[in-house]
Amino acid sequence: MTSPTVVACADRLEHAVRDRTPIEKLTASFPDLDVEMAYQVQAEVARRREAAGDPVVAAKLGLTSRAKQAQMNVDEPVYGVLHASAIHPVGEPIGVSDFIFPRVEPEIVFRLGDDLAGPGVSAADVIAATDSVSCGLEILDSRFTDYDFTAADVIADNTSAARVMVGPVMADPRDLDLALVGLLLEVDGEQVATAAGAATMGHPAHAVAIYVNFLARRGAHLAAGQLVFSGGLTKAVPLAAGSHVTATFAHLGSLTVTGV
Ligand code: OOG
Ligand code: MG
Repeated sequence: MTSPTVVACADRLEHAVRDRTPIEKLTASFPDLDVEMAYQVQAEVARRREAAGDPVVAAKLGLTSRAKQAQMNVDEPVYGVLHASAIHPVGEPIGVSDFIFPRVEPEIVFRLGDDLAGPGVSAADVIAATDSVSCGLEILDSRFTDYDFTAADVIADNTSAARVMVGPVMADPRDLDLALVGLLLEVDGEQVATAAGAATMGHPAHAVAIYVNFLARRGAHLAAGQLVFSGGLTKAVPLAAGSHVTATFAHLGSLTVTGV
């Protein structure tokens, strides 16, 4: 049976998304909410969405770079899921009033050709199971007041998942050293950050391998055809109405999101 705390936390998060209104951190009212229980909250909300006809189509890694860990003051990776409704068409603006605190971050996205199951998965195994890699933008939205949370809060909140965009270029990860793929992040034509793939745990495929081994400890794995967002390479920047955020990657092309 799902615990009353898990149900209560899932209810609060669902209301926050629906009402586009921030809520107090869950750990403020439920001090016993730990990382383990937080993953149960995340799973409960995901189950409800799937039951409403919105399947999980992708996985996301969060807080895999120092830039992101420093920005959010949480020093461990966190993992979430992306539902079909989160995939946003490239070129279509994002209505910022649909969200509470929309932010944008650049990521490298893996498209799996084979199932990937741990334990003992390495970065080389991840590359071998990958069909192609693309650039991506994630549009985050925290449901917590002041965009402030602990690890348990943000895990319960499905790692601030809101929308994602995937670039049209599909590169073969065997042809590239993803650690050395550079990227430039611009807001309204002004450079705001630069990074390379190595920002996520030395290599994006290494970050994914750690995730797959984490899933194995929970009896889960990634399935062929899934997309995997490997985590923000730079700090996330706010998305304001009328502004354009562009990420330009070596080899993987570029993506722009426009706030309206
Ligand atoms: C938490 C989600 C972090 C990433 O790629 O680091 C994340 C947040 O910053 O709101 O998706
Ligand atoms: Mg992210």
